[in-house]
Amino acid sequence: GSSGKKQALISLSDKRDLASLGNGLQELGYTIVSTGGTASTLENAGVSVTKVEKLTHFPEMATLSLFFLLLKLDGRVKTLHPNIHGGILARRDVEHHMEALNEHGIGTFDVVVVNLYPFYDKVTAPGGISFEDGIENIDIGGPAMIRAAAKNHKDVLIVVDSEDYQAVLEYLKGGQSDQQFRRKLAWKAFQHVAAYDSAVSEWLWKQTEGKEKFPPSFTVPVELKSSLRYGENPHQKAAFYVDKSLAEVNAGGIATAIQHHGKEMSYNNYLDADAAWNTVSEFENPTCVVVKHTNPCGVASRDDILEAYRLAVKADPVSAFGGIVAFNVEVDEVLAREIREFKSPTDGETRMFYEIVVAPKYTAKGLEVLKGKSKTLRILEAKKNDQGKLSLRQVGGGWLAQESDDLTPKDISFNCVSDKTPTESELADAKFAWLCVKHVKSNAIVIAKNNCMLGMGSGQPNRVESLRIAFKKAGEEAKGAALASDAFFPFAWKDAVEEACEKGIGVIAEPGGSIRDQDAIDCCKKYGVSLLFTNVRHFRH
Ligand code: 93A
Repeated sequence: GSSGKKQALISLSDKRDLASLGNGLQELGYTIVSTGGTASTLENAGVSVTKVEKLTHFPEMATLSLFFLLLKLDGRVKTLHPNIHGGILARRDVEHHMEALNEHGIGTFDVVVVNLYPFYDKVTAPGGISFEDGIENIDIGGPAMIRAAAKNHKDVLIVVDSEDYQAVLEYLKGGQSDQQFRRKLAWKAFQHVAAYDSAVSEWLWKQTEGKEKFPPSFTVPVELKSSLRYGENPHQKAAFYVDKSLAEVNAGGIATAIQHHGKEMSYNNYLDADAAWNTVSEFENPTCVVVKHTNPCGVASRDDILEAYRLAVKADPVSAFGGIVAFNVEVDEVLAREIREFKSPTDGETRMFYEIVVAPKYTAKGLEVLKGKSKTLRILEAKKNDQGKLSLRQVGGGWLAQESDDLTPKDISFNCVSDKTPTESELADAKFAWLCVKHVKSNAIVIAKNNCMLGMGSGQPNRVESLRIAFKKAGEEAKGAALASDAFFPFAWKDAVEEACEKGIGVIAEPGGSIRDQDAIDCCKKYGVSLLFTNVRHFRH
C-alpha cells in the first residue's frame, strides 16, 4: 500500500473457504480491503478488514446522504473507482506511476481475489427470473477488477477459483518469483471472465424477439469438468467440459449426472452413457436400454421392470456384456439384485458384467446392493435432458450446428400404403421399433415385437447389410414382428424389402420417398405384409 504494507483486495459472491483465505493472508501480514458482504463474512471470521468505501470515500451506509446514495447507484459502482483500479493497474517499475499513486494516497494491491455474481445460476434457476433481475445480475465491477489484475499479473496475483487459495498462500509464503504461476492464474482469470460474458451474451440472445434459430456467431461458455485418463484410445489426451449456457444447471443430461460409485468415467463411457440415457429417456413406460459403442443393442418396455431388464439383455447378450444399462425408472433393491446376479443368457453361468448403470433414481437399498456388484461399476444418477437443444459436431476447420432430433412417434403419422393394414399390436410394434431405430447409427434397421427389440443392424454402409444383421440377431422370433428402417430403401429394394418379407416380417415402417417406392409397395402386397410410410427420416451419422 501507500504505507508500504502489502494489500489484498477481496470481493466474492461465492464465499466458500473465504475465512481460511482471510486468516491466511492476515497471518502473512496483508491488509485486506473488501466489499460489503465479503467484509462482513471476514469480520465474522475474526479477520480485520478495510471496507472499499474507506478508499473510495463513499460512506458505508448510503442512507447517510441522498447524494452518496445516488453516487453508489445501488452498488453498481462499488469498486469502479481510480483509488481501487489505480492500485491494481499502476506499473510498479514506472516511476511516475508510483508517484501519481503517492500523490493521491492510493495504495497498491498485491493480491486480488474475485468471483462474479452467480449469473448462470440465477438465470437458470427453476422458475426463471425476470429480465430486469437478469440484467441486475450482470457483474460489471468484478470483471473489471479481474481483467485489471490479470493484465498486471506481473505484480498482482489474480485469484478467481477457491481451489487455488491454498497454492496462492503457499506461493506468497515462499519466494513469489515464479512468473509461470502468475501467468497461469491470469490465464484462468481471463477464461473465467470470457465464459461469464459468453453466458450473458447467450442469455441476451435468448431474450431477443424473433430471434433466428442460429445466431450468426456464438461462443460456448465451457468449464472443465474433469481431465480424463485418455480419449478414445490410450495414446490420446482428453478432457470433459460442461457447457455453462446450454447444459444449464437444471437441464439434465449426462454432463450433470451424479456418479455414486465406481471407476472414474472415461471418454468412451461418456459417449455411451449419453447414448443410453438419451434413448431410455424417450420411453414413457418402464424401460431398460442396453447400449454398446453408442448403439442400443437391447431395448424392452414392461410394467415389470425386471422383465424389461432381462429382455433387453437377451436381445443380444454377447453385445450386452460390458455394455451400459439404462433405466427410466427408479432402481430399487429387487431390481438392483437382478442386475447384480443375472447370468449371461449365452452360457447361463457367467454373471453379466457392465461398465455403467444409469437411472433417474435409486433407493438407498438399491444403491447399496448395486455397489456390491463390483468396485468398478459406475453408477450414475441422471436427470432427463431437456429437448430442443442445439447439437454441435466438429468437422475439419469448422462446426456443424443443428437442432436435436426431437420427433417422437406421437408427432408422426404411420400411413399404410399396402393392401394389408396392420393390426393394433403390429402398429404398436412398428412405433416401438421406430423409436428404437432413431437412436441407432445409420444405416439402421430395428426388428421389434411386443415392446421389445429383437435385433438391430447399425452403421453398415448399405441398408441390406444392416437388415441381414438385424434378422440374424432376431432369428425365428422375427416372424410376425415389426421392422423399422431409419431411411427409405433405395435401389436395392429387391434385396432388402423382399428379404424381410421372405423371412416372415409382419410390418415394415420406413419414411418412403424413394423413386422405387412402388416396388416396395408391390413387394409387400405380394407377401401380404403391411407397409407404413412415416414421411420422417431419422438418420444418425
Ligand atoms: O455491481 S457491480 O457490477 N459493480 C461493482 O463495482 C462491483 N464491485 C464488486 N459488482 C461488483 N462487485 C461484485 O460484488 C464482485 O464481483 C463480487 O461478486 C460481489 C461481492 O459483493 P459482496 O462482497 O457485497 O458480497
